[in-house]
Amino acid sequence: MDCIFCKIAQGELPSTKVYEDEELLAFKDINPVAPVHILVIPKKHIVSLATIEAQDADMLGRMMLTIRDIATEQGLDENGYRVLSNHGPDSGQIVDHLHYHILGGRKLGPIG
Ligand code: DGP
Repeated sequence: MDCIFCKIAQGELPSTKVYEDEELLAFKDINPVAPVHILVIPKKHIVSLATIEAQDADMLGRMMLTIRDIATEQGLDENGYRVLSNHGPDSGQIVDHLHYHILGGRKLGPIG
């Protein structure tokens, strides 16, 4: 499958890893828009939130806990942070592999 995030997850392309376990990978965004800009992905190929399935629920729940833990480890919990996931062209999704952005380290502007 020609998916850039699958290739990163499989180690075929490099990334600056922040966290990894059997199911999940977190790495620094190549084009950061904040001092902390980390992407968290499932290693399993899922296109976006629009295509998650009930069988993914446990993994997705662990993903949320992992996002929380990464934000805390990055020192973001006191001042705050933003977590977002894009789906489809109106959102600006450019990589069709489910990912959450963790953004922080500066005052973020309004959403939208
Ligand atoms: P989006 O699909 O718009 O939610 O954002 C995709 C993000 O992925 C974007 O902020 C840039 C980042 N990105 C794209 N290609 C790579 C890559 O090869 N390596 C890394 N680290 N980040 C990438």
